[in-house]
Amino acid sequence: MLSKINHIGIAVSSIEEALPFYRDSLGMTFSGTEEVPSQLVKVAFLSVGESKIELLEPTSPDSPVAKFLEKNGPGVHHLAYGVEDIEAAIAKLSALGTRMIDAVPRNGAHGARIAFIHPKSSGGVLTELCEAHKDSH
Ligand code: CMX
Repeated sequence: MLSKINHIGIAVSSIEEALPFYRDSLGMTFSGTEEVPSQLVKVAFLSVGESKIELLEPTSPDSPVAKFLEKNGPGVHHLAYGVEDIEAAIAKLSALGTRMIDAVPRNGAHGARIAFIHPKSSGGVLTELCEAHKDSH
């Protein structure tokens, strides 16, 4: 069902402040920022070989990332797996009793369709399913 680890999401208060460490100190390739209105976040993507890191900055106090930062401070927020068919993955997990936050896919960054599994159903790790847009990887 899963094709690869698509990205690791890291919550930050400010992309501008966090970026120099990832881009300049660690030397990751920075590919720009994007606002994701459906998730109330601004994201920055950085790549390391085939792997990606997503920095997440809340755009509203109602953002799930704002709540996470308030409770935990900055740090690893979620793990995202690539799937070929997100509806099929959601249907399979739901049938197995997995608690989905999103029973219907939402629009994520880069035109991907995404759905989250509740951390209470995935061993405390907020888990994202990510069906990449057909023109991106
Ligand atoms: N990782 C692991 N556990 C988490 C978590 C996270 N990122 N965020 C919350 N939790 C845990 C909390 O610690 C809490 O556990 P306890 O009850 O044991 O204390 C429980 O989940 C409930 O958390 P909460 O703080 O009360 O927060 P909410 O219930 O309001 O929301 C969640 C939690 C996961 C349902 C919500 O954050 C959500 O819907 N997330 C999915 C969407 C999202 O995170 N979007 C941002 C990224 C978007 C993108 O990548 O494009």
